[in-house]
Amino acid sequence: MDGAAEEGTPFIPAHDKRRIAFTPNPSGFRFYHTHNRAGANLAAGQYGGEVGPVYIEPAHEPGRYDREIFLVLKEFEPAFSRGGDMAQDFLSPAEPNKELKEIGESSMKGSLAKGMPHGYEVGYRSFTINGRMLGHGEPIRVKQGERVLFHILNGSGTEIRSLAFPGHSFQVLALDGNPVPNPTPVPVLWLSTGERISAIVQMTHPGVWILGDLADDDRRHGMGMVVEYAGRAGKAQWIAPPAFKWNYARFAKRGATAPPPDETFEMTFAKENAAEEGFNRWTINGAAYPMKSDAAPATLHLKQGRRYRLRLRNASDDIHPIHLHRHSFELTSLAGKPTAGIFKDVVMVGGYQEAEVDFVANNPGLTLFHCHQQLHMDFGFMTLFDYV
Ligand SMILES: [Cu+2]
Repeated sequence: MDGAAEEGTPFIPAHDKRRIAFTPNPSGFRFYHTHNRAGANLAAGQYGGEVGPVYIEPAHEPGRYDREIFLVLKEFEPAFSRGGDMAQDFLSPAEPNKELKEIGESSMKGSLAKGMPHGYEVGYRSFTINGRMLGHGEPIRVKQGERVLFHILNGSGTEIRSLAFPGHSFQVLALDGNPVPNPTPVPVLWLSTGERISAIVQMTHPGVWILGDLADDDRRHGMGMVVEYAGRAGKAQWIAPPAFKWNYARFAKRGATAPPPDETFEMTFAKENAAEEGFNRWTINGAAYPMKSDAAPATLHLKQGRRYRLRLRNASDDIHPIHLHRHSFELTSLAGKPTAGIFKDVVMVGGYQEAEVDFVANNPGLTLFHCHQQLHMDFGFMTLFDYV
């Protein structure tokens, strides 16, 4: 469905409207949002509120749960800062690639040696779930023994979020709306910008709890929600979960290998520190997407029906939520470790790490590929594929 302007869908002009018709496909938990470039304007793009969940019911839904609850995680009141404090150490596997690390560190060193400050980052004052800060609005009211299916969307413009629920675990059924082969329970969820998780929580631990972000500061500024069991009252409790690393492969098909691709494309991501009026400029294979025009030529050319592998090489120390429009991809390698059976449309690639994703070219048309971090995509981290 993704119809960004770069793919030929015109923007909805201010004070205007547009009617679109489409057959929803594939089923599962999807995401609608503005694709406008915000640049330095923190009131535009995904810094605002134009994001929300879309759920496409599957044709056959066994309904093995008692209730379904949608949660949208979203920050407000953004401001620029120099350097950030985003968690970087929660991903597994965590081994950095030496070559990528050398590229990234020497580029950063060169920039700082020339007296450049660190490029701008974005921070927030208010944090919300479904538009309310922790402690405001109604709690989620549950009964002991209930099975609650949560559909969680990270609607942030720029932030990676975590979520824990003291005394409970999340049985992850689907990632980005696609069922996983191994729906295993985990104590913590991690979602980058644009990622979605569907997970069942069995209500087995009566009390009044805070379902919230692991980052104390963000949770205290609103990133949480109270869950109240029937017959329980009092102040909501937060208990930090035990240390836990997030690894997509935990939900993968054991012992399976992905089929070989017809062709592999290598894509190296690099940061030019503070190079664009104080903002970091981002490049894919050395080229930044033009910031002042809507039309750029496609860099990768696809043939319908072929299976492509994208080797995503992150030569920066940031985690990037890499997103491909109009297709789902299969995770086939994470930091050098092969995996199979997980289909997503956003994948976090850790600092100085490599990941490989495969997709079948099954949806002809211009297709945008970009980092879902607004500040990154707005400053170059984007490219177009076309079908030939
Ligand atoms: Cu990015």
